[in-house]
Amino acid sequence: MADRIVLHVDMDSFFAACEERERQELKGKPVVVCVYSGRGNAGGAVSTANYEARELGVHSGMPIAIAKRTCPDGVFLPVNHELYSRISDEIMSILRSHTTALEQVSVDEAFLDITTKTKDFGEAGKVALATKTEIRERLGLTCSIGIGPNKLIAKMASDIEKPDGLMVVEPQRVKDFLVPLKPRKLWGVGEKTAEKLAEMGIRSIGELAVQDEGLLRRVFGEAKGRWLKQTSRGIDNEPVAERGEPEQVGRMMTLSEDTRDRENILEALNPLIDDVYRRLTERGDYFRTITITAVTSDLKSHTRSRTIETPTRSLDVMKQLVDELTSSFLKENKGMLLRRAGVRVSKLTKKGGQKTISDF
Ligand code: TTP
Ligand code: MG
Repeated sequence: MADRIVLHVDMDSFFAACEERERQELKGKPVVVCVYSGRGNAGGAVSTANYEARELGVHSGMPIAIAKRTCPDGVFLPVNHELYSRISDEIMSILRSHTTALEQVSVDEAFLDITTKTKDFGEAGKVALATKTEIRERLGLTCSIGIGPNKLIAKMASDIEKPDGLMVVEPQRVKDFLVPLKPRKLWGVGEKTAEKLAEMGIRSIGELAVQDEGLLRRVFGEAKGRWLKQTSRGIDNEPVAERGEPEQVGRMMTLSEDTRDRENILEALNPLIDDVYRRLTERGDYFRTITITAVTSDLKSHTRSRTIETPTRSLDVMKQLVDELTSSFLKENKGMLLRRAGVRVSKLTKKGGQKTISDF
């Protein structure tokens, strides 16, 4: 019987997998998702690469120019955060249905504490398999799951059998799991700490775990020294903390060309408003403040907001207000061209008032 059972779910090559899912013709090809620094075609860095491109040597953070040399036949795509965040919402809602405590860590990873559901690691493995199957069948994506008695072990376990992995580390196996791994593999140990440990002749987590804590404190400072001693022995008491829901919901996009044409801008904003509306409805939220963001061609960011008396989530009201804010921004900023535009709502509540534009 375990005290706690924690799952860590991490999507495989997430941004690239989302792109592959949208375009079947990418299947089997090396796909590289990039953050382009400007509108040139080789400035910037690789955000992520699918496993085909990784095998050829492409990895996150690599300059795009080098990635293109390393993988000339790769399909290079710009990041599409709207898509990833929409899919991320769907993933999180599937995960939420499998647990009572969910902590979303980033767009593609989350911890689940399923202790109230089962105290048996075999059963936990079945929950993980069911979760993987549901994500694959409903979203067409694979993920890797690690299971352990705490967040530390779950997080480290999810990484071992990537992609499409599942690794269960029962409490009595924690020591065997950690001992042979390199110190750099310990969650929270960065490059600098790893270098210092190497200088001290510590080559594995097992060797770190038997170090004198006083020595570690002298070298790394009180808090870090204690932390190194504890974590290397697999001890981690951090709870899976349900994060509060975000206090605003919004979307941004880059316009296909710099413009100050109101019709063009509103046409580009419409799908973003639809998306914000969909997310509000899913959350059961109403808003009081709506804000447009305009990034002009000099890369300066401007915002315009309106706050209304009674909370609403009417699509008509949203579109009407965005139109008004956009028009007044354009009027006040003659000669400025918009490069990016976005819309977000805030001051969210669970209770609504006005429903339609005519009530408004
Ligand atoms: P990761 O989970 O670190 O990476 P991944 O999902 O692409 O691949 P895997 O988990 O299978 O190893 O990050 C999630 C997403 O975050 C990733 O798809 C793209 C983005 N990201 C960056 O933009 N820059 C980075 O340096 C990293 C590491 C990730
Ligand atoms: Mg991932």
